[in-house]
Parts: sequence; structure tokens; C-alpha cells
Amino acid sequence: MTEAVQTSSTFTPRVFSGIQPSGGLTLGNYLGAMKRFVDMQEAGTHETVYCMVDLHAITVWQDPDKLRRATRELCAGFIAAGIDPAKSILFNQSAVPEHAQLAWIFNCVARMGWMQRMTQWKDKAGKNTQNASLGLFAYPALMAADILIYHATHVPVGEDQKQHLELTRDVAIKFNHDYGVDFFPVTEPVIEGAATRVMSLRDGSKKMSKSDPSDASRINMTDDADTIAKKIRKAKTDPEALPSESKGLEDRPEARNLVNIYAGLSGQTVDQVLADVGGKQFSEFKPMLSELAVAKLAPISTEMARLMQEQDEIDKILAQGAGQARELAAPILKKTYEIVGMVGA
Ligand code: AQP
Repeated sequence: MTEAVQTSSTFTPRVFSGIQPSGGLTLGNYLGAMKRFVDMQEAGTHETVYCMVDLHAITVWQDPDKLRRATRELCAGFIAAGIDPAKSILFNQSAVPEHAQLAWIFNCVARMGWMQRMTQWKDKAGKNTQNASLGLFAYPALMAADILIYHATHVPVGEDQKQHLELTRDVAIKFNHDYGVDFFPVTEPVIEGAATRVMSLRDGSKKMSKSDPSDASRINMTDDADTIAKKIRKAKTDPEALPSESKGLEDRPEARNLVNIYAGLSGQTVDQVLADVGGKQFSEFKPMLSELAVAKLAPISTEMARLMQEQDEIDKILAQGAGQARELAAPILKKTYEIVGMVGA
């Protein structure tokens, strides 16, 4: 079914979000993104479109075989976590060329200064910016295209993506202003819950990340029960007992991180968790956290492993999702080309 393109401010409530197949899924991706994707799917208030953003992944070097495997593994992760291809559109970004096509238009709308201010660019490019890829610099324009090619109204993300979401809003506003249209929505970020910023288990000031060289810094969704328990046992903490109120977690980044993780996994608020565990030492709290993490993550990793044996099934789901995504994206790209003045659009 082809959607009629809307040019007014009344947009279909639609969620878009993506995850890079740039390595294995982490607990940060799960709590900050995927678990919330499932909640939004189940709420049934929005159409939900979820993507493995492989074009984003190659902004830093990816081994082609590993990228193929990580893309399928991520798809398996989505499904194992509860994304239902009958309810959500699930696909990989490169299979829908409209993303890259709209990104080019947005490369011409966005300003160099906007990109230079992005903290992710500064973090990932490091000191040697001259040697970083042009794609890494332009990453936020592609992300804006990912979202706006579906006229998405809401984007659930972790805290780290907030700045990119603001840039997406700036791109939509500038495009609408420059061309005198009300064509792209000004998308709302959805950054909610106790675990929108899961930190490294080794350093409470650093984000838990799939590309962190230290495997001990993160819980991978494919870790077995023993590995999860070992990583939590070794997680950096301080010598104090846990406080009974969240105010007591100020200036205690590692303690706050473990409590946030517990809250995210259990579906409680931080204050509810602290009401139960306040006064406990980490020697008592860490085994509780391990038990909860294993109980929540083991069914997902088991299902992921099973699905990874069904590669044809995964590829079928991705192809079907890409077809559905293109039905939404193609008319929006066509209209964009018309607005911009491309002949033959
Ligand atoms: N530590 C985290 N806490 C909360 N949310 C997180 N997300 C990632 N890490 C955390 C959220 O997961 C979604 C997908 O992220 P991504 O894979 O596209 O890119 P990323 O944010 O750069 O994640 P990584 O793990 O750090 O990947 P690499 O190491 O490849 O850069 C986003 O919604 C993100 O907020």
C-alpha cells in the first residue's frame, strides 16, 4: 500500500530508530534502545519502523564478512527482544536506497559548522580529524535522512544521540524554511527511563559501547550466565554501602550505573530500587544484579542463537521489511526532489 504524501503539519504518528551493526549488541543498546522499541511497538499508538544502519557502521572500518554477520545477528537480536515483523517494519538501511538519496539533499542543507559541533564526531574522529572518513563527519545528515524519509514523528534513542536528534530537527526546519514548505516534521526525541545512559562497567564516566576495546567494560547480549556474573562481580564500584535515595548516588558514577541497570532491567524507578537495596553492600547487591541480568538476558541470547541458525529466515524478514520501508520512503523522496527542483522526479 502506498501512503499519500502529507504536506501539512499533521503527520501520521510514526516511530523510527536504528542500531549500527558495528559489533555485538550491548546491554546499553538493549536498555537504551531496543527494549524501548519493543514497548513502543506494543503500545500500538505509532507505526514502528526499525533499522539496522549498516551505512552508518561503515563510517569507521568494518570487515565485510563481520558486517554481514553483525547485521544478521542484530536482526536476530531485534526479533529475540520482541520486535515482531508483523507489527513493525524491520530492515537494513542499505536495502532502502532512499536513505542515501535523501542524505545527499541534507548534505546540501546542513552546514559544516553544525557537524563540527557534534560531540560524537569529536570523540570518534579523535585528534586526527584529517584522517577520519568524510562519512563519519556527515553521519548526522544521514541520520536525519533515516528519520525524515519516513516523516517519523518520534525517535526513541539513548541520551548519547540527543545532539544528533537536535540536528535532525534543525535540518527539517531549515529545509522547510529554505523551500517555503511545511514538508518535514520536526521530530521529537523520546529519551525516557532509568537506563538511557548505561555506562562502562570499568569506568563510570564512559558510555558502555560495543566498540570499546575492553570486553570487560560491557555486557554483550550474547554473553553466557557465567560471563555476565563475572563481569558484574568485577565491575568497578566504591567502598560505600548503597544509599536509600537517589540523591545519595550523586558523585558516585559507578554505583549509580549499577543501580540504573537494575532499574532498567526490573522496570522499576531508581527510587523504588533504592527503597529495597539501600544500606546493602555491593557484595550483596552485585549477586542480585547478576541474577536479574541473567534472568532477563538469557532468553534473548538463547533465541538469538537459535535464529542465527535460520539465516534464510532472517534474510527473508529483512527483504520483506525493506519492501515495506520503500513503499513509505519512495513517495517522500519523490516529493522532496520535486520541491528541490529536480527534473523528472
Ligand atoms: N551505553 C548506552 N546507554 C544507553 N543507550 C545506548 N545506546 C548505545 N549505547 C548506549 C543507544 O543504542 C542505540 C543504537 O546505538 P548505535 O549502535 O547506533 O550507536 P552508538 O550509540 O554509537 O552505540 P555504541 O554501542 O557506542 O556503538 P559504537 O561503539 O559502534 O559507536 C542508540 O539509540 C543509542 O543511543
